[in-house]
Amino acid sequence: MKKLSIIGMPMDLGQLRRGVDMGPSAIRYAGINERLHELFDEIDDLGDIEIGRPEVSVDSETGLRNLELIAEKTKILADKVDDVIASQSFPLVLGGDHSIAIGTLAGVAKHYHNLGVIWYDAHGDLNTPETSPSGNVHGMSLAVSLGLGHPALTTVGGDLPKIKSENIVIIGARSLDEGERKLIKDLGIKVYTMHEVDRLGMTTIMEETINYLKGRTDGVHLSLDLDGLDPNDAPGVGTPVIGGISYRESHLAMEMLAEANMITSAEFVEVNPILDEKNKTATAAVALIGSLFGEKLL
Ligand code: 6HN
Ligand code: MN
Ligand code: MN
Ligand code: MN
Repeated sequence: MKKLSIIGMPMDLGQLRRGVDMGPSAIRYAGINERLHELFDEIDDLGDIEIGRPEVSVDSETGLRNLELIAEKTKILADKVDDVIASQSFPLVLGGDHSIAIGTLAGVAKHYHNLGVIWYDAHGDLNTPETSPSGNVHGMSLAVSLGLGHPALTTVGGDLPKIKSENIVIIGARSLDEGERKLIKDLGIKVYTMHEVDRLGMTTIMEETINYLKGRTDGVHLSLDLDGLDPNDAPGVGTPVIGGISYRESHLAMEMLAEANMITSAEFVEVNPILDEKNKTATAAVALIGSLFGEKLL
């Protein structure tokens, strides 16, 4: 029996642009249920995690915005994701800004000793409070999951790191801060920048990614930031970077992951309908989710 659980995480506390809290609504509006209902025996939409409209707070020591709130809300998400997996269902989390990954990964990691992560993103999200140029937690979530960063965040869902650096593959990177580049080199994280996307093509990148993760992981989480796509194809994002992965290449990537049958959890983040053109970005997200779960053209 193939079960899917959809969790909305309308959190915008990890960055400054309003509207990304409406991402889950925009993705539902774009028809996610209709798109997926034939691909699963059961789809359970668990609704949205309550975020409310809290006052912006700035941590006096580090300058990080909304630190405690992000920790509190991602902990709730981690528990929900944990429960979904325990009930033999596939967790699909809809963001929200990318800081939500702190919670998703904390929940997923409870079930895998060697969790793989595909981080599909224009950015590395590998900043720490020391290296962050913005103080925005959405640029830190992958580092946090590695156990690097503010303890309020790295201890969400348990004190230990949630993932290992050798189990990560970043795809689509084209905007990396200095500290992130250093961390990537120091830890030897596998990264396919846009240079490799141009040079090797998406087919090779996905073949390599799948082979790389297959041998070393017991589950693979897909964290897809819509800004990994080119802003022409996904304009509704808070931190767009030109020269990204095309809509077609992204479809191919999802189809190859479906064929490999290796993804065990997923999240689609950074959809901001306020910045979008006619819900284009949420519509792209839904189409990619369809391909990820094995939708066929014929
Ligand atoms: N995202 N590297 C920049 C920062 O502020 O740390 C941008 C982060 C973007 C984060 O898109 O999920
Ligand atoms: Mn539990
Ligand atoms: Mn991101
Ligand atoms: Mn990004």
